[in-house]
Amino acid sequence: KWKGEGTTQNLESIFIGRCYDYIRIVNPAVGEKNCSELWEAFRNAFINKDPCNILPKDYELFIKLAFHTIPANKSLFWENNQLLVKSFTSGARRYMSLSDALFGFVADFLIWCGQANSTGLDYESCPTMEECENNAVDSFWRMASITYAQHSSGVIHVLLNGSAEGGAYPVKGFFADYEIPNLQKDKISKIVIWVVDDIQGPDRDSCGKNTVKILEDRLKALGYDVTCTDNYKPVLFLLCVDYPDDSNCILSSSAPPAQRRPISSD
Ligand code: ENP
Repeated sequence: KWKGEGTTQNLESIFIGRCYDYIRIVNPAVGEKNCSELWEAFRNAFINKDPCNILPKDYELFIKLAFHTIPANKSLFWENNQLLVKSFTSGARRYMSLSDALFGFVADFLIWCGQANSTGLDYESCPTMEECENNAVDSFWRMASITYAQHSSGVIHVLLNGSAEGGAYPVKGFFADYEIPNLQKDKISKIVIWVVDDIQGPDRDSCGKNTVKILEDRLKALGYDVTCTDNYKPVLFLLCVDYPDDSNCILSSSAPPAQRRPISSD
């Protein structure tokens, strides 16, 4: 009956399995967590309720149980480049985006919703954002985003896609609406923005231009020390894995030309 896809099959097993994977393998530094209790708290936020009337605060207990600190200087906010972020953070080894924290990790890529007057999940369909804002998935990410932003500290990183249609910084979106307003200014030393274009993609947005300028101005007006870099090399090189022959991906050698000639057979 809804327009969106239904609950991911095996949601409970995936959720609980991810929770154990996280606390045992991915990031044991978070300490002991009760994964079944986490699942119950998560499920109780949205079952047996009108699927269009789930609020961020319904996930409060889940967040409280799953919470752990976000290491200083490791926060990474992003828009329009989820898969790139996944490889760049390297499962919390390099940076810790929200989906590398336990409270985002368990839900990443999943869909879920319940139904009024039933304790079952709806595997047929779930409401989209257009059908209702207060759906189970969006309210979850709002609560998780708010928590993540409130606990981010030190140098904050923001990875944006300069080829995104409509601009690298969506002026309405999780980052703009739920994360920026919840950053704790006194804990933040600086905000580093990286705008990376898709290789062979259009250059729609860059530092100091269009929506990135709007973002820089907004953060400066809030009193942050802001820097912005276009096509930050470490991220660009990660994209180059799929485009080894593109001109943006060829490393210029510092060796003298004689040493760069192909080896001849004579
Ligand atoms: P999209 O639209 O590119 O990607 C949404 C996908 O990312 C969904 O599969 C969602 O899982 C997963 N996801 C991971 N982290 C978040 C998240 N954090 N979030 C919403 N979805 C997330 O991403 P968005 O909507 O623009 O969100 C990007 C935001 O995430 C940025 O603000 C960044 O700083 C933040 P699922 O379970 O919904 O399928 C917050 C909101 O980390």
